[in-house]
Amino acid sequence: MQSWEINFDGLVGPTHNYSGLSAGNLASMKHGKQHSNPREAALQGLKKMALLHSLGLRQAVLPPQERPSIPHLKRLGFSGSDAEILKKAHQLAPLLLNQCSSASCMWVANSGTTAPSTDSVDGKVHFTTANLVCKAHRSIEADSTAAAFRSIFKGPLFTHHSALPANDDWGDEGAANHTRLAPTHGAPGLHLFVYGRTVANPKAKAPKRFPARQTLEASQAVARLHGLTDSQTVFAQQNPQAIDAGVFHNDVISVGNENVFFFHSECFLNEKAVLSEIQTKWKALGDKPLTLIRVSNKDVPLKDAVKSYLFNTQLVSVPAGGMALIAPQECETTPSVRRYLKKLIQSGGPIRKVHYPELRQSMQNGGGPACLRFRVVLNETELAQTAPGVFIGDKKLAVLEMWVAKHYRDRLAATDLADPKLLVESRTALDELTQILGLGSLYPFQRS
Ligand code: SUG
Repeated sequence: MQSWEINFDGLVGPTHNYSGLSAGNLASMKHGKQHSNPREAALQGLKKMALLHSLGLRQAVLPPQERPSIPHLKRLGFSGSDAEILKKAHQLAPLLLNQCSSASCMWVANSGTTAPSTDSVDGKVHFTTANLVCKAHRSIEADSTAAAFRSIFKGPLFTHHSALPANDDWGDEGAANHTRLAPTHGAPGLHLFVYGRTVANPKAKAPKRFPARQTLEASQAVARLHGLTDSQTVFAQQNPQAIDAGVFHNDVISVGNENVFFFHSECFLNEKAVLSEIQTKWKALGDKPLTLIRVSNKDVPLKDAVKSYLFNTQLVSVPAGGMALIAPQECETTPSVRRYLKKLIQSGGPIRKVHYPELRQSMQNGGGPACLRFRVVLNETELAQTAPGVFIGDKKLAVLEMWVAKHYRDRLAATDLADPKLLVESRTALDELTQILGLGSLYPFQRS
């Protein structure tokens, strides 16, 4: 049976703003309090989806969440009408209002982790929602993410696991710290889980400056839930120095696709041991060779890799042949990276082309092409059971572009988040979106 990898991109929500909420994420720290342009951000995201669609890849969309989140503001003790809640939160706890208003769910690489039916113990597609406990503004995503997964992947072919219990010891940031390598998307694969720290061994090395968001214990729990065995998994510790240099998720320093793993030499704490384990376990998957593309500090200094998001590229198999990188434009403007990519394409290896969509609005909050997508491998039968309205074609793209133009502001400051009109605009837009995507009543405000 044929299988595909489908990129589900997070649609940027109407409250996209820069609040400087993510310590350890250099771009978010740098751009906090600047004005954003939600309309441009959403259109840039749609253009990236259009690019993948034009390359012949299957593309789908995940809806944004309700923001500002009135349900969370209520849980945090605010009461009254929606307008009163916003006003009081703005006056008494402005940071809390920012946290409850972030459009961060657009970075769906952090929405959860999935295992395809070829790999899981019971032959079902598994999903575990990420708890994102490390950052308050992201920890409020889990319940709505789970609801979206359940409404899109419905029925007996899919198994949904709740987010891990919300504690730092089980900090889980989803697919941003998980890479599946396989001879082809549809063949059984190897799951590489990368973590920043381990709770069980307090003496183990850990970053000193910035938080390690993912724990080994969380990665192991997700692998257990998905029924993955020892021979199907590799657990590797991220280099703590890289986290301290701004690599807050592993997808800022490596990316894999089918039989290619593209990574920076500063990626892992024990590089040699990790690569050797990957190679050994890969052999059990058949004869197809695994290609490791290692980028040294000499070719691309870690600082440039973080600034340009070279490894937050999407590495995709193009139906016309070969692989392509979907890279942010910052890769073109960073000299060492531009030079490296030119050499890479000329080398005659599996990566034949680089595309540079503009994603500045998302990039300024630390979200590159790979952050904006959640990869799901589905076979024909599973695809037929997936909500059809979320798939992207030319017509749907045009409708979504019009929808953005109609509802989104082109300028937003953090102080605008208390504007009750923004909440109404946002809800009106989301209400219409559920109709466009055929998702029924997904949002709490639609049900109350
Ligand atoms: O969690 N930025 C996100 C970026 C997530 C990128 N995702 C991956 N690497 N997969 C984060 O740090 C910034 C929000 C603000 O500052 O307003 C933010 O949440």
